[in-house]
Amino acid sequence: MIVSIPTTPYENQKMGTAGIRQKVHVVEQKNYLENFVQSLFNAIGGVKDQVFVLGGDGRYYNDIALQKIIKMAAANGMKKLIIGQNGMLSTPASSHILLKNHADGGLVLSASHNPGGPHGDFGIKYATKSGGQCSSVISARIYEQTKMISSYQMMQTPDIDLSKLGRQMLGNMEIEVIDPIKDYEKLMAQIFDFDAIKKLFASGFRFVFDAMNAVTGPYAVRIFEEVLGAPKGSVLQAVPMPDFGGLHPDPNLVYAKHLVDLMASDEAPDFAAANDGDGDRNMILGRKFFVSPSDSLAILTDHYHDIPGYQNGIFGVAKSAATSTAVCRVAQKLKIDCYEVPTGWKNFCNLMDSNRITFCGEESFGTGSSHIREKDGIWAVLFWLNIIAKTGQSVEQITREFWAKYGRTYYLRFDFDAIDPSTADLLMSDLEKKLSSFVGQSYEGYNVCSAYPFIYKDPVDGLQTKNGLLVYFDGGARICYRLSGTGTNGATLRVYIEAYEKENFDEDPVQKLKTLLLVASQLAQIKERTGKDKPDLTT
Ligand code: VG1
Ligand code: CO
Repeated sequence: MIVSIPTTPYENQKMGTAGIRQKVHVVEQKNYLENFVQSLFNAIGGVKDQVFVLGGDGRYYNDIALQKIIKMAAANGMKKLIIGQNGMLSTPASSHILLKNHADGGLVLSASHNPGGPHGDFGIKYATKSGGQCSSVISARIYEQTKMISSYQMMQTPDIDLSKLGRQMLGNMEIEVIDPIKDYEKLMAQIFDFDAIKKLFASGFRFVFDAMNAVTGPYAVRIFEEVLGAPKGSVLQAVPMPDFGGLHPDPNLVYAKHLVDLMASDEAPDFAAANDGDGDRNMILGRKFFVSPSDSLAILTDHYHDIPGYQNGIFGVAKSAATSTAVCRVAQKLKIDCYEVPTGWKNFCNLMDSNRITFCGEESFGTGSSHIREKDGIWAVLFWLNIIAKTGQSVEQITREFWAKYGRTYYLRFDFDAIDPSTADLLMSDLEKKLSSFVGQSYEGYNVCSAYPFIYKDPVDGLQTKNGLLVYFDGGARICYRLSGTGTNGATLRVYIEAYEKENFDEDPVQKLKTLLLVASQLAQIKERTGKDKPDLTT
């Protein structure tokens, strides 16, 4: 039976990019999730006769949210829901299944790299039929709906069993529970040289992959261990847990420190990688060696010809404005376009759809290609393995060869967390007003050659986005300031700093960028305004 349940709007239904990302206790409030889902359905003109893909990273509250969404989809006249077994789908696999089935939309239940559990975060990311997250125009429309919602539609029915593969009906809606891995694995086998990677593992190459107790565990066990022959146990923390075992499933030097420590020890294997909660981020480590994500994008681009799936050539590349300029130098050499877009993967999608780019990446441990419309953690790991198999070189050798060819871009991101949102907004708007006055001035020996707010006009839909403030110095150094759009605890100011070196490759990045951090702090008056004399997090 379908019932219409009266509800009232929440005053603060904060919308993250392309969905919601909130503390679990917020989402657990009566009708909160229902309000969002019905608002989404209303904002896109209803979902009658549509096909959607549904799944998540298995975090706390996923089970409850899945059942609510299924019952609401059926009540709203949806034709079919394709759901990963036990409600599991990584973000990249979801994008692939959406595209492969020509579905109308997709919902990924995840707060990505944010912690899970009852005291952690929960989220919903909405993808359109393009396979990528919806635009800010649609997000705004959904948000408008959340402010005026008065009722939602729900099917009154017992919970659906999502453990068995196959089809079932719920009223007039078909539910197909699918193997969440099979199609994704096939896609990877089409792109990469699996035989070469099998040989690499068979030769005794030592590899670990840390799934951080999140969604990629089963994907990694299947692909790396069962298909490619990495020894059993190569995948660490392989079983998804609702609270990620208490981990912060963000694969970086801070939250995956256990892996960094392993790779710094004498027992280090040849290669290590980690993914985030929903499987779209990646970190790459060699023995006693870390590859910065900005370098990783540049190195993969430089090695595109080693990968069967890109043998016919690539279109351009793109990076977020906050990401280092390393990939731009590769693009110049390859004579392909290099686009700079605002932070957020959705900004790459039109460029991929229009064949302007093949590869893209963000400094926040995100790399991907036009095989889907999300960043892809396992894809990045396979890409590295394929290069290693092809060249016979180690992670460090590949990276050093890259630096020798293009120079090294020292790069770090500094986060100032939990700032009062109005303080953060004022800091940014005041800084923006002062930008032009910096030009021609010298700070601690660094001369500013230009400074401006980053404004992007999408070449396909013409949408204009302002995201971040940029300060350039003579010699290629650069500072980028922006506020996080995904935090759930006050505002986070992110300061991204890079410096370019043609031949000096062995400095410690923290030392190398120390003075520029001081300059960044002075220009934005970070200490005076926030009380913080050092960043909370450096990655
Ligand atoms: C952060 C990253 C950004 C990434 C976004 C979503 O956003 O900086 O590069 O696209 O998270 O990542 P922000 O606004 O907090 O800086 V996730 O792995 O949702 O998939
Ligand atoms: Co993610």
